Amino acid sequence: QGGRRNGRAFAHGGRLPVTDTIRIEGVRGHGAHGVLAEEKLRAQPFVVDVEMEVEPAAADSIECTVSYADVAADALAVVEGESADLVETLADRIAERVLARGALRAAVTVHKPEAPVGVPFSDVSVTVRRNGPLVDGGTIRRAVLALGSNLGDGRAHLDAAVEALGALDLHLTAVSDYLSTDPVLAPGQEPQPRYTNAVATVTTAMSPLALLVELQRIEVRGGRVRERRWGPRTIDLDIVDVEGVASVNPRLTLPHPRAGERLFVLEPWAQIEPEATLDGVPIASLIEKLRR
Ligand code: A4P
Ligand code: MG
Repeated sequence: QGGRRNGRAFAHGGRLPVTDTIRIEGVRGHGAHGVLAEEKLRAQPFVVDVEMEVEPAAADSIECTVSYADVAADALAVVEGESADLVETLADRIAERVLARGALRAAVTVHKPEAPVGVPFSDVSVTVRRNGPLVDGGTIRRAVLALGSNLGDGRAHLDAAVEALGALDLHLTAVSDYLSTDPVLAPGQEPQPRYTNAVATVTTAMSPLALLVELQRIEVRGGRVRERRWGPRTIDLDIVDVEGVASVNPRLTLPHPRAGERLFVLEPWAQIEPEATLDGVPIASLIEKLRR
């Protein structure tokens, strides 16, 4: 329960880390949308409000967030673009673009103040809410997890992590053998102890981001201290792949951007899923290339 203080629980998807909300309101344009033939011939005003949840910006740079100017331009392009019958369709098209820009979730309201309603009225609007792939839960999906430890008793740390995984809202499908591997270091990095690595496959209805939050909680409970990137660690739990999800978000990049170059991930994975693919490439062929 304690963890809920640091994140919001939401339906099916598990815990969502703290997010920021960006809102832009009253983006105006003219578009030829509506069910009536005359609405497709003569453009009328539409007004768009967008509310999006984003990762808190890691630095004071526009690269670290979603620009409301880009979102406003997207909304205007949709309003001025291809004709739609329904306001819902416009809102949905705008939400898709907002999510494609990296927002975790979006709520888009489209107003049609001059809609042909037939009686006096002040405004009509539709709001759609969409989850981006990282926060979308409720569908049971396969995920591949990589476990690593090179401080203390590696096998004991992996045992404890596997047990902790078993307590989450997931089904542990398979766990590979524990392999002893040479540390892969950054150029110039000082030597480190050997690693114990394994891969586990699971099925879960948690959203990918909620799963990451749970894995980080297990890392913390396992005594993980993060002194520097690629530093030695008691336990590291990475998400290698989640079925059907691709993400370039730095908080959770999927598939894991370095998995395809790492025998300490691919070899234990191939042990439990010899036919698996990563980004469409059979892992068996990745392994063959790396062993050469
Ligand atoms: N993050 C983004 N995408 C993911 C993902 N798919 N899974 C973010 C997990 N985390 C992801 O991770 C840093 C940040 O990556 C997190 O905040 C998360 O939001 P971290 O675990 O805190 O730091 P790290 O592990 O030091 O960094 P990184 O870049 O994940 O390192 P790697 O790539 O995991 O490499 N050699 C052997 N033989 N065996 C190993 O297990 N591991 C590493 C670490 C280096 N050399 C190794 C091994
Ligand atoms: Mg990691």
